[in-house]
Amino acid sequence: MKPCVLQTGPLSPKLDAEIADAFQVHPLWKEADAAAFLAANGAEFDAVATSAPVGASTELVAALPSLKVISCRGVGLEKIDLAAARARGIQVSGTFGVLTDCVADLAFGLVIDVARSLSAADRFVRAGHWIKDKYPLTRRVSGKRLGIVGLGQIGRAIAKRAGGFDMEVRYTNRAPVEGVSYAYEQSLEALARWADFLVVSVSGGPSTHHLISSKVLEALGPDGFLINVSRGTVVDQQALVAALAAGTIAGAGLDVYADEPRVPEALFALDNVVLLPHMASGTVETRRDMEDLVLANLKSFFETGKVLTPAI
Ligand code: 8YV
Repeated sequence: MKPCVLQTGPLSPKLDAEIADAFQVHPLWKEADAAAFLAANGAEFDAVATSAPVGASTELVAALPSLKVISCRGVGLEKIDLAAARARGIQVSGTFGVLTDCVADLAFGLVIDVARSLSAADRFVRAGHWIKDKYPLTRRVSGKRLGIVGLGQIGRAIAKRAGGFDMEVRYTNRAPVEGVSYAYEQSLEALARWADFLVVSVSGGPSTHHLISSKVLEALGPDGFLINVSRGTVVDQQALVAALAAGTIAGAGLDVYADEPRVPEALFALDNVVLLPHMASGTVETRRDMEDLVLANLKSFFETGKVLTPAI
């Protein structure tokens, strides 16, 4: 008898098929009344397969009394009720490790793009402006100061890339990280004052909500750039829009937003911000690896009792 997996939403045709082949799977998103379906059938499910944007809410976890494991595609697990899972001994896995390089690569792409104005310059040429105007000078990246907010796997990968650009790195974190050579700064505002580029790579959720406040943006200052590859909720987005429009900061490179896929239209006309559609892990290679790991976590749990890449 194959274990029963509740899938919260479509993941990809390949992964959907693989899960259906390996397990008894039910596509919750196809239920017209999901709550009624769960009330009637929730006890059947041993596992949940989900993704970071969808998660596994408190209500969903509570509706599954037989739940033993949640396998998530993604690393930002703030939409999964980890406390409830921990209290019930439910294992939770994320796709840790396999997306680190692509997210760090994209973070550095945003550093270079926003400092050297690459996207805006491309628009300048395509609009025919180069025929009559020179493009304005931009800002150097190499040798500048990089402040990292959150020195987890992704933060450390970003710091590693900074070495290639001869950048000095400092970081802030819930606590100093053992075994790293970068200087620890307990104060986020002090780090922002020091940094030329402030790169945000913390987890989302209530503990980091609006961590990047108007005061932090003021500390970053008119020569400073903000890069966000974490979660939109980590930044006070209203304050960021105002800071970009007023020149309180020099610019920003954003891959995440407070209310995706909606992006403040006030940003669309600004050339000092680069707007990406939450694509940091969105490469062919990384998504394949992430999806393979979602399946491998489920299989590992039912074969050995343990997931491969636990979140708790
Ligand atoms: C994707 C992410 O949104 O890993 C995360 O937490 O935000 C991104 O990689 C997610 O992986 C899609 O499932």
